Amino acid sequence: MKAISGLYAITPEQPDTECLLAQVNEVLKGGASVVQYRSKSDDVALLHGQASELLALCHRFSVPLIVNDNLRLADLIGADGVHLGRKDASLREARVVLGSNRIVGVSCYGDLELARQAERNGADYVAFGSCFPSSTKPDATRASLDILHAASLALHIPIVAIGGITVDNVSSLLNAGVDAVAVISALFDVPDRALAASQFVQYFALPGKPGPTLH
Ligand code: TZP
Ligand code: MG
Repeated sequence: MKAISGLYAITPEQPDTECLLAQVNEVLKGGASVVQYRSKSDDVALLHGQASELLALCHRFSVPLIVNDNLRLADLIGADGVHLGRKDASLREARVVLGSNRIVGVSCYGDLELARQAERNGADYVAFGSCFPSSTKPDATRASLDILHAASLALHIPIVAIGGITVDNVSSLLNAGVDAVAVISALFDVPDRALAASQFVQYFALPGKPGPTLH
């Protein structure tokens, strides 16, 4: 369950838990292979409830659920992993709390040295971005396609691209050598989420051959 590849769906901010579950169910039906629960809410009961229900939903699809930022929440609900940014717990702490079998991913922004360090310290994957302008996180540091390509040559762990990714630009990321694409708005902010997910997934169907006939 540890390898990360394909469509990595990240949840949008959604205080209505039923609505959140229905939306995630759609992207899972469309073929997302990882889900990250990302919420900036400080309502502890809401976070716990949403994360626990998402975990059960993801497991019905045999898909791992990773909790963003919050190591304590990941541990509390028995999530499959945690995703850490520069303001979160350290990789070392996450390993102590979650052990060696759970997934620990690390944000590296546009910094290849940070990624090398994360790999050395036992990260299961690294994320680079924002790759394109993102309306979800407009002030995010940018990561170029060249950095992604250099990372794909330098690292042995999976590389996740994030930020402004759509079905129209995903092939450039695959050509740069990424293993997975992490998407919020182009997946959730659309009329047909299952269709959007399946369109992303098609790009991963033939390794090394990003769907030339699509779009
Ligand atoms: N980190 C860098 S960009 C971003 C995050 C969390 C937001 C990605 O969202 P979208 O809507 O897919 O651009
Ligand atoms: Mg973060």
